[in-house]
Amino acid sequence: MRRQFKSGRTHILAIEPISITKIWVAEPIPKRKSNFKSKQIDKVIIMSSSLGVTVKRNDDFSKWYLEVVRKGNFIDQRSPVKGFDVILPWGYSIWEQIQSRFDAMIKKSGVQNAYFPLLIPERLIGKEEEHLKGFRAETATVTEAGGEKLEERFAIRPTSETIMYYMFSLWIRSYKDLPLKINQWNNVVRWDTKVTRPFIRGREYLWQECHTTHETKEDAEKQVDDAVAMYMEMHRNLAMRPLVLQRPKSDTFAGAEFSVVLDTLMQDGKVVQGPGTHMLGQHFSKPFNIKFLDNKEKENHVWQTCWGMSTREIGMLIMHHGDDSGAILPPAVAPYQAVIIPILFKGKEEKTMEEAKKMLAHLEKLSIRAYLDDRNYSAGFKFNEWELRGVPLRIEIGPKDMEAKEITIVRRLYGKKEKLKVSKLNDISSILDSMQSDMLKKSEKFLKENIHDVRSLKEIKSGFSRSNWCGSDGCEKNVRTSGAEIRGTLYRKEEKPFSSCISCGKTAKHVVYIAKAY
Ligand code: PR8
Repeated sequence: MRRQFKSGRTHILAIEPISITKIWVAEPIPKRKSNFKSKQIDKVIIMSSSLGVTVKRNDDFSKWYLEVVRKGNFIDQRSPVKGFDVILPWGYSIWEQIQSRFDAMIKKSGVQNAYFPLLIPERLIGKEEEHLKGFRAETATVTEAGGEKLEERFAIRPTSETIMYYMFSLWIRSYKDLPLKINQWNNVVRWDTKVTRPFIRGREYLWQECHTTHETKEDAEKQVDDAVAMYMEMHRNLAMRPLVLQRPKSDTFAGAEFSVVLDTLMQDGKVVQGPGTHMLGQHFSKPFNIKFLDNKEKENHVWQTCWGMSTREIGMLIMHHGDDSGAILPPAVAPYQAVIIPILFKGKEEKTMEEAKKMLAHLEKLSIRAYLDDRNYSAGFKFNEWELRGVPLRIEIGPKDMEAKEITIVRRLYGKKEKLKVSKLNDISSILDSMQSDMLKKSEKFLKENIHDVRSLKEIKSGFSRSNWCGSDGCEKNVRTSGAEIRGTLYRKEEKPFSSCISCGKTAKHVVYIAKAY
């Protein structure tokens, strides 16, 4: 997995391409090579945390999560508007890691970034009927400006299909303009009435939304596969193994033909919907009049897809990997992969700091994102703080270590102290690589162990319950009475029913995955 650069530098986590046919179930994700260099980040402003998570995951998972995100300085929910949270520098720098990795991936696949307006005239939102129905209840609207009532009402974008497709219809003329693939990194507002949970369900959140237009249905379907594969690769970086599910009709994105999502299990047995990819067919291109002349001069409507991933991934990272002491971040997306903590004794401070600085320079040469914590706090405080924030590797250096020409390292995943000879400092790259793959393996194992075959509603368990469904709306509703819901069928992997419908007992048409969801 480690890759040697010309300069002799190593780079963490090179990954190989994955094929869509391999992504459907709990099999290890194949490795992928990429040219992505581990980039040094600007110093993340450190705010000292109020330490000590007082709640254990098993006692109250929700409270534990809230303590970790707050005390670890990921997010501050105390802003004056509910659901509009402040993402703090530590949380935001994780988003920047996710962004830079995914941005490089999509650009390689021919996507261009652009920016579209925040406000959308209400008449545009209503052009696609299903879309309007799906978003009406969650849309915030601007009705006044400059102290006066506006003649036209403007929606604050809950998603940008309508404004983007209005513009696409002005741009696209010929098959030569296709495919057009435009992505935005922006914020959206969805006025969710459910209790908001930081990162997981905010009323305002950050995301990327990519919108693509194609000549043929097949091209658009291939784009769906490609987007799903890129999200799977992103989840490899996040060391989270999801199930790739095609949602039932009732839960398809408003205005889409079908939706494919990555559902990931949290440690409490509930799932969170991560990235979503939607095949829009010609549902939007017809009302928005996005037409092109093909190479026989015949006029056609384009075929479209859209796909998005949000800051929700940060909350998922914490709920999927964390332990009772706080977050555990996978090295691929941790803002700092290693933190050096000098252990200062009277009279030896200068020498210890000198060594610590040399070590920082060495790690930076290895393209490791490292930070030397020289703040005026006790070493114990720093240990706890970085543990809470989830930094993958702690490096301690003190006078005794220096005498023995070694350092003490602690991998966040295992929490045990280990000694490493200073001459072996280059090994830190492979130590981080192995932590990344250990976290992914752990996640794969967790998923495998939490898929249970069930034949009746009474048997539904925590995690994914795999069962059989006749396909009727009534039975889908009935499953919801158990507190769990039908999340979908495996994408691109036909499974034969192994029993009758879980609800009515009649012949089943589909094998479905049922779970409680956030
Ligand atoms: C689309 N249109 O909108 P999607 N807080 C945080 N993350 C959220 C929230 C929330 N309240 N709601 C959804 N997400 C399409 C595709 C343009 C892009 C995250 O799709 O509605 C979820 O992980 O499926 C969701 O899968 C993703 O945004 C995309 O939203």
